[in-house]
Amino acid sequence: MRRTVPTKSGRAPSWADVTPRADFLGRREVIAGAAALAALGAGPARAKIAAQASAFSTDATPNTLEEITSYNNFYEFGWDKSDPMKNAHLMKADPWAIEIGGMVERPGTYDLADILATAPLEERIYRFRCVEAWSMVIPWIGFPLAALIDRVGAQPGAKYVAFTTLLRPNEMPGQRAPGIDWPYVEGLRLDEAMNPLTILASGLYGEEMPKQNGAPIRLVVPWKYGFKSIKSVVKITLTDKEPPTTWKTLQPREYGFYANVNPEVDHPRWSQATERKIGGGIFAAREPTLMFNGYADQVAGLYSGMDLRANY
Ligand SMILES: Nc1nc2c(c(=O)[nH]1)N[C@H]1C(S)=C(S)[C@@H](COP(=O)(O)O)O[C@H]1N2
Ligand SMILES: [Mo]
Repeated sequence: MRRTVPTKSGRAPSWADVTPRADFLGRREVIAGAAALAALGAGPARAKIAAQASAFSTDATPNTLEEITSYNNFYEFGWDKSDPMKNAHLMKADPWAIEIGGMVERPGTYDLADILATAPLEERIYRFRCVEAWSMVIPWIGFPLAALIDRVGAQPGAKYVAFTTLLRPNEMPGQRAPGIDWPYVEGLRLDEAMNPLTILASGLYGEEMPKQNGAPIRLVVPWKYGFKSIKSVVKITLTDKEPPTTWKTLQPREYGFYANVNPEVDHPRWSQATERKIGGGIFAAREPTLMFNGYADQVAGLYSGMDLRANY
């Protein structure tokens, strides 16, 4: 049976409980193994990551690794859903560091290994809903962003957190094309960033993050449209003003700063009431989209008193 909200009681499921390995490798490919996966875009072998199960995980069945790594939005590598799978190998993800600054007590450039030592890594199986009205379920590995913000210390007066993706046009062909003012930038209100559901993810399906999914570290905010979950983060800045964000700057009437999943507020060009589950096949019925993508219990309070139609 599928549940649409995260489990909050009992033992948290991990992907191994809900998806046999043969299943997530993609039924036909299991025999060919790694070679087939590489051909499918999962890429070269990636290091395993140990992670604890989390009570925030949904028990909905995750999408296959093949689906999660071959249908991507990562415009730095092109506009087609299959471009990231083909081109993301061009990005060098090691060494990696994140520059943390702005209104923080302990600014600095923190190496990836140091960042990942901030808190125990957890598996968070989250529902993921793109603003384009498709969805997946993804078994991320990561840790709460709140732990990192606590570690660097938010100064009193800090109200927002801004994130920046790697800018490296020689490795990212999409950054040599017109259309977007690179680098990709995103932001959250500080209380959204501190919510326990908000994570920095460094892996999925028990292994290091595939490059097309935002290696080596990306944001995941499961109650917001996917474009908020910025990939390959190199900079985190605390500010007292709402930071400019890529999609809002590009199309302010279509993409707001909040971008909370909301079936009652349509995109100007399409309905947000339902979604297409990736992997469901062409005959599958669309599924209803849930308020805050099914995470209302955990996050609705962040927006009490706010007009969610005006603050889309
Ligand atoms: N830097 C960067 N981050 C990004 C994007 C992007 O183009 N560049 N696309 C966003 C969008 S629109 C979506 S839906 C998700 C897709 O994440 P996935 O490919 O891991 O499913 O990444 C988001 N993060
Ligand atoms: Mo998206």
